[in-house]
Amino acid sequence: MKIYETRTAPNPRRVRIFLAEKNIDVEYVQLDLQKGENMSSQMRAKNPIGKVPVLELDDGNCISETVAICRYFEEVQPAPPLFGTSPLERARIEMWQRQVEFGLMMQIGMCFQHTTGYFKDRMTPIKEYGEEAGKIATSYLKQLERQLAENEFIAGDSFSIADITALCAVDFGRVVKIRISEEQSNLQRWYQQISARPSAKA
Ligand SMILES: N[C@@H](CCC(=O)N[C@@H](CS)C(=O)NCC(=O)O)C(=O)O
Repeated sequence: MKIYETRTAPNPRRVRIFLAEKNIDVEYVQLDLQKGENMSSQMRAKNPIGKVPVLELDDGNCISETVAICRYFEEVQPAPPLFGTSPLERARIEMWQRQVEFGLMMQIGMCFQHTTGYFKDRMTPIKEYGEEAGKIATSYLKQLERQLAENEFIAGDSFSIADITALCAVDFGRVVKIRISEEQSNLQRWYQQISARPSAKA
């Protein structure tokens, strides 16, 4: 079993943290995204959209999409649960995970791609779109600040995949100068707590 990924990219980091939380070791194969190694014919055979991370099982089956990969490992090794256990908790975690992914992770990603031109060999960067995405991400942080005023973790009482997605998004936000502000004390408290987990070094 191996995972094709890129050390510096935020989505592969979500999988690494998830696996560190579960204490699962896998072989990682590094790809250089800027050189386009993720888009080679070999990689497109594993994931037609040419993105990382990609999990390749020993029987040759390939799974892409960060959350799909995490779900696979959650099924294989349920402890500790990172997608919830009761129907309500599962639904809450799914809800927050999706909102953080669309409201923060994706917006920061779009801000990065469209304002830096990092992937201009394979897409057309639109600066205004990138700037707007950055504003959406900054605005979404306000929602998280409110949520964390009432809850220890993003989806409630337990650490979950929603926290992993948010941590990776916030850390990647630095490259486009999107940060938690000094006044966002709940987010600051959460960020320090989650960053101090050993898995955050993954
Ligand atoms: N929805 C996918 C997104 C994957 C993705 O966008 N990966 C980025 C790295 S964080 C990538 O492979 N970028 C290379 C490219 O766009 O060429 C997931 O959740 O895994």
